[in-house]
Amino acid sequence: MKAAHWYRLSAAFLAAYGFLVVAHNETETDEIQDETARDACPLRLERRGRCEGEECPYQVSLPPLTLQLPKQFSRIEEVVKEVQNLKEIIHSLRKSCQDCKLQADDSRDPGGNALLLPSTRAPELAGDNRVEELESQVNELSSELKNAKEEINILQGRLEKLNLVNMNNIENYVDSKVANLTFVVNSLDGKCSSKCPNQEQIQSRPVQHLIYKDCSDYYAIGKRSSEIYRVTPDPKNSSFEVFCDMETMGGGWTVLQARLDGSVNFTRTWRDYKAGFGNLRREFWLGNDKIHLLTKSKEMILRIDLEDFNGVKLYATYDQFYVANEFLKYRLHVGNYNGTAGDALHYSKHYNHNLKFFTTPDRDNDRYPSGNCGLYYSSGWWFDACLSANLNGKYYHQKYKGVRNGIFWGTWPGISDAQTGGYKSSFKEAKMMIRPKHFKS
Ligand SMILES: *[C@@H]1O[C@H](CO)[C@@H](O)[C@H](O)[C@H]1NC(C)=O
Ligand SMILES: *[C@@H]1O[C@H](CO)[C@@H](O)[C@H](O)[C@H]1NC(C)=O
Ligand SMILES: *[C@@H]1O[C@H](CO)[C@@H](O)[C@H](O)[C@H]1NC(C)=O
Ligand SMILES: *[C@@H]1O[C@H](CO)[C@@H](O)[C@H](O)[C@H]1NC(C)=O
Ligand SMILES: *[C@@H]1O[C@H](CO)[C@@H](O)[C@H](O)[C@H]1NC(C)=O
Ligand SMILES: [Ca+2]
Repeated sequence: MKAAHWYRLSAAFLAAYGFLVVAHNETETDEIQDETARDACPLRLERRGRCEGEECPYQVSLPPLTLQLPKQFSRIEEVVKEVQNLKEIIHSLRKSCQDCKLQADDSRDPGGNALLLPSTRAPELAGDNRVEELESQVNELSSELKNAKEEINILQGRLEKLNLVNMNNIENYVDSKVANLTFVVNSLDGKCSSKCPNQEQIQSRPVQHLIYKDCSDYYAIGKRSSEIYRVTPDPKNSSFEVFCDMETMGGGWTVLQARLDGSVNFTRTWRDYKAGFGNLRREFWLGNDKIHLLTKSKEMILRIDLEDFNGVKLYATYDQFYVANEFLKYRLHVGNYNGTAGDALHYSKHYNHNLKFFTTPDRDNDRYPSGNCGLYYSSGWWFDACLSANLNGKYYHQKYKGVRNGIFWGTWPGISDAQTGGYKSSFKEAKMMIRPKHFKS
């Protein structure tokens, strides 16, 4: 038996199982407390306890969480028990074998192999019934042992197959479920705002300020100048400043990233990309935590605007855009391209930035096994192995030679054509911004 494998597998199973039990337990408790409001809406956001001003604690009740694990999991326990039983049988068989071997040795010629072949037994013992009985018992036992051995072999084969359900698969599975849940929560959030009594109570209180979750909420109250505004995408979390583009394509855009003159260095650490850096009015990266909160609070679309040094301006939009939290390494979810610049985030099967983790020069989460794409291309980005787009590359003021570590969009017209002298083209301006999918201007 491969005991080590067993322990690993069981530990993985228990860890996953424990996680699910805890999560379920919590939702269950919430449900019991809030039984009355339960029918109104499966998801609620409400204030708890008495409080004043902005410090009020909030509580979100989610619908019960049930994750399906592959059905082989239930069989692990079964198999463990079977193996345990077999072990015990073998142990007792072996013990009784040894016992009768001793007895047999006592009553026959030394060296005789009659144990397994009764027909060859010594003639002088022919009349001894006791020995005959013993012999037939031993033979039975030995054939049982053989069968047991075969069964063990079969079980071992099954075990090895189960080992293939390894931790990676579980992780991927949980990952994708969490991402999926976020979408569900987002859509429920939208539905709740009209139905939930608690939400209405909150909004009817005179002290309650309207929450501006992103730039589209400022647009909705009539703000039309592109400026810095303060947003609170998650009422339980901090608010922060963003730059709002109120002019491009109907306005209401929250800008995530801007490049225009090379004044800010984008070769930065994980911590910098997490918190954000640069100058909101010039060049900056808003920050992965903030991008996560913004894309979590509403279903967002992404718009990318690019301009090259010949004055060509093209754009790309993605109807789906979500960035996971730090625990999930800010994994990118992007889809439904439209536009003129080409779908460089999903260039081909082998160059696809969708569902990739964020990588920085000091944190390798990419799919390139023998190095760090972020280090090689001087950027923090959702690298594959490595890239067909990289808007956080170095800012070059003109064509450049060497490693293609500049701002890059792989579907740009003519960008991969051979240039005289091996020069690579660069971009003058790049901008990434988001707006709620259901925005009305
Ligand atoms: C589940 O909740 C019950 C009652 O609320 C509690 O006694 C138990 O310890 C909880 N179990 C876990 C795993 O949190
Ligand atoms: C989430 O999971 C449900 C059920 O498995 C599926 O129907 C739905 O398409 C998934 N949504 C996303 C966004 O993956
Ligand atoms: C940008 O920062 C990196 C890392 O600190 C540094 O190696 C590089 O020289 C900087 N680039 C410029 C143009 O200052
Ligand atoms: C606020 O958001 C950040 C980024 O997602 C997260 O790490 C942090 O735990 C959140 N804080 C609260 C109080 O929810
Ligand atoms: C892409 O955008 C154009 C212009 O807004 C629109 O006419 C077209 O239907 C869109 N295509 C898709 C596939 O969404
Ligand atoms: Ca790597």
